[in-house]
Amino acid sequence: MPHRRFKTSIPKSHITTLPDLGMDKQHMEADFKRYYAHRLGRDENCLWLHYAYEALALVISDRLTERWKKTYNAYKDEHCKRAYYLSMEFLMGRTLSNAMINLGINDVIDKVLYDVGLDLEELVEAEADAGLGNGGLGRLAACFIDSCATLQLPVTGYGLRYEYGMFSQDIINGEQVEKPDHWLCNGNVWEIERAEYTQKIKFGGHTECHTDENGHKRVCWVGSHDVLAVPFDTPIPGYQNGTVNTLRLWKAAATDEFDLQEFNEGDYAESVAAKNTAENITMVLYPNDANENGKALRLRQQYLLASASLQDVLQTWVGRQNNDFTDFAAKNAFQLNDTHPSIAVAELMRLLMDIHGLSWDKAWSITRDTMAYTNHTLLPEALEKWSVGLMKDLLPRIMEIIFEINAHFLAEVSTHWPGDKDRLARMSLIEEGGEQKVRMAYLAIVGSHSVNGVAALHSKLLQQGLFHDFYELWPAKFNNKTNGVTPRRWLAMCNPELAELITETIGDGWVRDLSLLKKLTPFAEDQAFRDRWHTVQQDAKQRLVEFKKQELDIDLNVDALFDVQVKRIHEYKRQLLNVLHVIHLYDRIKRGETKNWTARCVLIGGKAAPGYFMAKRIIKLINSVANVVNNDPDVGDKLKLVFLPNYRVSAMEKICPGADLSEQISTAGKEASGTGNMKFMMNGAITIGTLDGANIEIREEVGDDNFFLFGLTENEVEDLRHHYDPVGMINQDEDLQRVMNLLECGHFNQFEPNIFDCIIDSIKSPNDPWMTIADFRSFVNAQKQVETAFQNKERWTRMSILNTANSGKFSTDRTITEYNDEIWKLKPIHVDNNYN
Ligand code: F68
Repeated sequence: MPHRRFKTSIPKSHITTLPDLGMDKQHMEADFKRYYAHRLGRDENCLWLHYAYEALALVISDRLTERWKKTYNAYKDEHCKRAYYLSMEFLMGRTLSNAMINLGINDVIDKVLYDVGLDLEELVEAEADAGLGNGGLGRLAACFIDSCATLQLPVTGYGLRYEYGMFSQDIINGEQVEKPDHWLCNGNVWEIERAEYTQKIKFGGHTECHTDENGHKRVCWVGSHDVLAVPFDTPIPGYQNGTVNTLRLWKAAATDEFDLQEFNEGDYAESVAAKNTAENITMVLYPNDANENGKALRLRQQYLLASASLQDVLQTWVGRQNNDFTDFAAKNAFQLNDTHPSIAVAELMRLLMDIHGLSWDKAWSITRDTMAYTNHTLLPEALEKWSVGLMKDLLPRIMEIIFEINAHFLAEVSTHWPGDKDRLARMSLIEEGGEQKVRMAYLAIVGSHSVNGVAALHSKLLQQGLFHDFYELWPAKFNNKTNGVTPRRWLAMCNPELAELITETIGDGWVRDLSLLKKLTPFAEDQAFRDRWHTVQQDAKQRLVEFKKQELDIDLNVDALFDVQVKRIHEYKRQLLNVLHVIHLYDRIKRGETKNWTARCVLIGGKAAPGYFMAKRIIKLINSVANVVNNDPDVGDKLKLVFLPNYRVSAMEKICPGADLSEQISTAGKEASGTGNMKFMMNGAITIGTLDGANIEIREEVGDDNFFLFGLTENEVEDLRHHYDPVGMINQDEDLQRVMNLLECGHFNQFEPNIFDCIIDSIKSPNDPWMTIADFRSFVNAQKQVETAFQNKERWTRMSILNTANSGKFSTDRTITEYNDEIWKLKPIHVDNNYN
């Protein structure tokens, strides 16, 4: 390793007596110029915006770092309990504006940039999104760590530093084309490499048993090919409170221990090239959001995350407490973001027993008391199962431990239900019949003291369905934690005009305590306030119009209803239902049925997993229908359909302030929670939605008058499955017949016959799991109510205000407070926040 220790280190007094960096214009401007000219070596001739962005980011990064150090020391001095959020995904998006808001330096930076003749908007756009996640699960992790810092909770995020994040999406000939996202190509100012905390990760090899000096059985994992995990830390500032927490992302690297035999036998090149295998581990994010395909590389990623993070925590522990683990569970909590890091259960057992010499029982009670598991989906295809064979090859010691956990567990099941063989087979961590597989969700449940879903309905369905056997065994383990989103990014930052109007009206306390938005309620009845609200929203729509004009050269009518569905493309999310409705509107226009028409722009965006054929075909359909609708002179401004390419965090920041209508139309029982629904609500969009996920709670908060409900309930969906007859339904509904006829006659794909047959067949099948046809009529009726409401500007604005006013529950500050009160039990640590 290149890192040698100092014989003597720099005396602490020299470091801690550094004066605080100035937060005033003068200091920041001087720093900005120094960075631009000296560190980056640029001058007035450089036209590349990136360097101005980088200079500004460095100015801000310095200020974050000094607070970071103070937070670190405060936690250390308190020797407080800590939590670790283990996640394969942190969908952070951009950092610059968020850092400015959380440091409270927006105004002063504006002045600095004005002086040097730069436009903040342009600099912001120069930053690449950190797209280290697929969708909701990854973005939730990012919102969570923002809230932890704002609540001053000592929580560290642990994840992977993918060299390539979520692919960037091009649309060519109406089809998705994936381009690699080399987000680090211009460097990353926000991270700090901390090679001194590198950890070694084992893969392959075999295990050997021996007896130690105390006569205890010890297992050694030998002959492994080791890989290094190098941490890169990113500061996570709380909202104007001096706290800066850490997101630690691991990058895989080769050890310098080359295969000596190969080396000496002359295969120098081969042996040096083996480096690649190691470094490939964190090369790319898997772009599947609801499907597990059992690839060895993915298992390596998961193990690297789990092992590196746990070793990191244990190293700190041992550095302070030596090998005394008595208080370990009282001082540490691990939250598993879905099953992706759940191999941590077995890894913690291994580290405690094989490295630190604890007994099985002691190690097991520590593991259970520290681990907690969050489930994010009920879809069976998303539940991870790893082949036992693969695990034996790659992680032989881990597989042994899982077998042993299973033996102990099944003994407990037998005691509870003697002789119930079916139940034993159902609950076993190992799926038999065909290739043996490890059921990772079961490992996570057995190894945790808490199991939660992410919205009330979802948690209920976990208990009644997917995890019912486990719920019967351990009812007290199960709980709900309804998701949220951070109001800093998703209101204060992305919609500054609305934020300002709110602050002017009710004060600025809402940024920390979103329940205060309730104070807006009486203003919904105030005509003057409504006018201002409406103006702010029209301005946001106008900016979206201009942005799309620039990007796609399309003209949107700012007075039309902006009807938005942005999320991953998946059959269960039913972008198809949305398209059927658009075709229905088009059909009405063509038939001249346009009395009292409400102009509408339907905006749909999202990425499809590269291997998900149907999802990609749905994108093609959206673009094909758009092509016909948008170019038909009969249609004009009455209707537009636009596919928004490359949907990502920074795109949502522009989209959600400009939305009127939020489409949350999944088949009931399928969307665990949804979080886009919350972002739209906060920004004053009104939801059209099914009784699914957190929609149910959104409707409860805002009231049924301010929510457009449609569709079958989860129970009705399950009942209908037994006798679902979509063709019969089509025959009973003239509008739907015409829609299907337009699709079937190739109206939208004249030059590519039959390309939509697969879509038509799927929705007409009695086995269609998503039951799109079943909800068509009720969706169209709800959309008619939307139109009536939208035509009444006063009514719509009132509804919009009430949506924002009642969105307080959906702050991740509330969600995290619940995780903390019920699971982690951390004490907030106040950090000195006196800077000038
Ligand atoms: C990613 C990879 C794999 C293998 C499986 C699932 C995912 C994933 O991204 N899942 C996901 O995003 N789930 C969503 O989590 C959100 C946060 O809890 C929920 O709001 C969404 O309903 C849920 O679909």
